[in-house]
Amino acid sequence: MTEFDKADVDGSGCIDQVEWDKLALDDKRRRIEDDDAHRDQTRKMAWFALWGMLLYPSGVVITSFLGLENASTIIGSMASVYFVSVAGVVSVFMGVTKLAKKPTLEKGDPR
Ligand SMILES: [Ca+2]
Repeated sequence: MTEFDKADVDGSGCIDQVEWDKLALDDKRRRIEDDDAHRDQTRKMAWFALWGMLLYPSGVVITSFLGLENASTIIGSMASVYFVSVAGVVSVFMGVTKLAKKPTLEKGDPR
């Protein structure tokens, strides 16, 4: 069964207005679901980055406690780069979230 056959529900050989409307509605529903999944995934990533930033110092403590002094030194020396990177990820997330909430005034925007 081709995509055309799926869209041509009544089997008339052409896609009439009702079938086009159904396709458009299905397309809109999929876009909404994709946008929702994208927002959820981005939010999870930001929380993961924040938790990593909060728990990072415990890595130094744990490796030091386990006697892995070399690992403790390496983790400590990576901290500055790590914190800047995570702060960048989180701030971009916040900025994009803020921009996404602004209403669009462009003509022809399907949303
Ligand atoms: Ca038809």
